[in-house]
Amino acid sequence: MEREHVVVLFQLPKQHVVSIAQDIDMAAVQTLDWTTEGQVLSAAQKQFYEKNGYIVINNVVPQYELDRWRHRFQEICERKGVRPEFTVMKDIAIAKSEFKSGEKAITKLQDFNEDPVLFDYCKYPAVVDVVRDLIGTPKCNLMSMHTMLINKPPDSGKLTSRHPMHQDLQYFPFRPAEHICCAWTAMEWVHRGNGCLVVVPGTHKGDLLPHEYPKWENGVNKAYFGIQNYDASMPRIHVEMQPGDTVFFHPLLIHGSGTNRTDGFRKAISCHYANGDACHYVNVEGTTQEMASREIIDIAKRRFKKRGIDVDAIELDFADIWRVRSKPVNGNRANL
Ligand SMILES: O=C(O)CCC(=O)C(=O)O
Repeated sequence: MEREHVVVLFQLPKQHVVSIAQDIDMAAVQTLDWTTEGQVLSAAQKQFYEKNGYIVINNVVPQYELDRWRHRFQEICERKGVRPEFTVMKDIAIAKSEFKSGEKAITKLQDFNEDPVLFDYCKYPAVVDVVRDLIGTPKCNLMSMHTMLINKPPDSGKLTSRHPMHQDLQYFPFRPAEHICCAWTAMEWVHRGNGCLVVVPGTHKGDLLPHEYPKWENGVNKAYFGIQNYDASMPRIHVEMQPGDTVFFHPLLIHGSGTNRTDGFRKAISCHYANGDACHYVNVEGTTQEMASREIIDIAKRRFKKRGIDVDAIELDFADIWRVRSKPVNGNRANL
């Protein structure tokens, strides 16, 4: 029996996948203009992003919205309104501790595009306006590709709350990279003590580097890959932020986060956006992205199984998984 394709199952058209080596027709892709003012960003702010690969904007999201999303996350931790497509992740040290459930057990919630409360973050106008200034045009079809609410737990002493230095593009089978941007909003005061983000400015101008699981003594969380032979002497910045402040960053920017040495959780909500008019899926077989793609396919298979989908009866390829996970933010599903 011929296997059904996963996108057909989700009533999505099969997408066009190009080879990673074969250049996307850049003439058809609108080039980004760093010289003029955007809708909300000044030319100087856009140029800061272009040079450094990130920019922090203060007070993007008000406290009452953060409270709404925190409340929804806490409900999910109490197993209320858990949607089948959610990916709920636990810290490796906590999973082995007495905290088997509840907010203390969950380190990350992913794939909340279909959750009406949490998806409000991805649509939040003050966030979307900045993203459009960085990767698109005022009218472009923006896609929410990857969503996360990160609940970095107090470290158990095993240093597993760290996130190794990495580039997010390793996970993504779509390009061009400059039309992808992450928005990461602090849900509380984030500082060195509770493991704020750490970025290496300017590294978005380099290549996608090979990644691997770091050889940490007490293990490492699922799919937390770090850059192989990472050069820790590169000058880095600890991005300390107040609640509602948002850092926007390029998918090639090298970043990670430190240990949470406090007794509280360090929460942040984030969305990776892609300009759906400019980006296309690419085939990552035979590239350094293969390992990350295998892990993500694996996680997706387990999700589909939980939803009663017979994964042996369907074709599951990496780009299709992203097509199923992604959602238009404001307009149509163009290329993605
Ligand atoms: O929020 C953090 O600690 C880091 C998140 C991150 O870099 C990621 O999930 O790719």
